[in-house]
Amino acid sequence: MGTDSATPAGNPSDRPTRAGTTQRPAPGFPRRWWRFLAAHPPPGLARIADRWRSPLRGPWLTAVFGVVLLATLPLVIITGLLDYLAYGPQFGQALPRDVGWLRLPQFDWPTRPAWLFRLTQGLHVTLGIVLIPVVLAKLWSVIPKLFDWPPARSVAQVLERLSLLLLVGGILFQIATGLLDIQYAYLFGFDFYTAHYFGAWVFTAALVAHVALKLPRMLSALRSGPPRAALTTPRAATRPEPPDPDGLVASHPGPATVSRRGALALVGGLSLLLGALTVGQSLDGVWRRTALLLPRGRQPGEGPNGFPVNRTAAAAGVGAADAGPGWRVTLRAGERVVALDRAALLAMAQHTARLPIACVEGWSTVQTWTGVRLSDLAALVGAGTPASAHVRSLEKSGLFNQATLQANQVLDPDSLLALGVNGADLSLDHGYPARIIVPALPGVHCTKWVGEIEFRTRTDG
Ligand SMILES: Nc1nc2c(c(=O)[nH]1)N[C@H]1C(S)=C(S)[C@@H](COP(=O)(O)O)O[C@H]1N2
Ligand SMILES: [Mo]
Repeated sequence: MGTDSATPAGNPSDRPTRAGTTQRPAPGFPRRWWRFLAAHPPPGLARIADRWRSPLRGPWLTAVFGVVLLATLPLVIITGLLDYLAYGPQFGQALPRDVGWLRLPQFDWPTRPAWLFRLTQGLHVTLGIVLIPVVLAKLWSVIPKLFDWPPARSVAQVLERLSLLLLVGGILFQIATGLLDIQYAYLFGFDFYTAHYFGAWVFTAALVAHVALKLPRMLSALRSGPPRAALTTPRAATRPEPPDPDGLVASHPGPATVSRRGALALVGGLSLLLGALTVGQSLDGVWRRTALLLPRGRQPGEGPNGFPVNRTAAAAGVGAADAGPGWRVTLRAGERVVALDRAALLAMAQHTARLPIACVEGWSTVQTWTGVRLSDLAALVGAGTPASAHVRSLEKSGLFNQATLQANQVLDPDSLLALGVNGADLSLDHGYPARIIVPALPGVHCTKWVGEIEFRTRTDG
């Protein structure tokens, strides 16, 4: 979007460069070192730095991207942490792993509103994807800072640059692991999910430091800058911002290849495009087909069972035989055991609820489920007020073949051992003979092909 390398670099050695001209050593950092460093830049560094000539770069443009990210990234961080709370290590699945002292204080994830997890997870993934162009544009706007020489003039500046390293490395790492998580890469040995969680803390800490350091400068750049002019000035009339102490403005700017409004429109347009290719994952019907970036959330055919399947029965190793007439769900509470077949379950009071499945990979769908209330099953086995329920699938291996439900998740009147969906029997891929459906529960805990439910009281441990 700029004019980088549009004009030959010339002979930078005979021009004043950013390196060493306006900078003063700060007290506390040995003056001699600084002078030595300033006098001996790595060969070619100035020439490289001088190649970033876009006249668009400057405090105002950087501040515009900064303020957009400042307004939106906290939402990505908060929804991410909330998702982690809803889908935490205490729920008995292989993922996420325990994170030691970075564990968050636990609280019961509510069952209301039923769309809560759908909202937090959808926002986290969709907004995270939509912001990628803004993040890249912000990095582009500060690229010349990479070539600052000497690299640091004071202890404070060493710390600042270190925090920048964590900030930039952190956000790129979060983007990479987040995108890989959505594609199920965490199944391939390396635990991207836990990495994403640790990365989130590193990035958040660096972000807080960065905002604390740069907020005043961002605000003054926004105030001094030309918002009106930026939006009305065509490319030919685009001029650099006045030279700034941070050296964002090119010392030898080239002509503009795009206006500021063009650059903003490009970044905004890319964000909108990514958003348009992503939101479909949270919508039903034909809209889901627009979720091109998220093959996981695609629509698999029509009919009452025509909504996304994360793991098919074939992939889970569950065959028609396991789910045939010999199938029983075993209910346990302490010493008491009750085994029910599908006919016995269908003979119990049936309850219907319209509830979402919201996958931690970002897609969601709302369907109408019918089945037996979990609270009725608990009562049947004499565990009227369980502290939790441990659900096991027929699926023998697999990261998600079991899950623990909290008390409120068992006792909500819409919490079901579902036998049907949209007026039909569950398909084998959707968990026939029976699956868990609970309001606001992460999809990953909605265990399919349920074989056993163990209701626990506090004293069971
Ligand atoms: N036994 C079992 N149940 C499971 C899974 C699994 O892999 N095994 N996947 C879970 C995940 S990650 C999601 S998002 C939902 C998806 O349900 P669906 O395939 O019916 O849409 O099922 C959950 N139940
Ligand atoms: Mo999922």
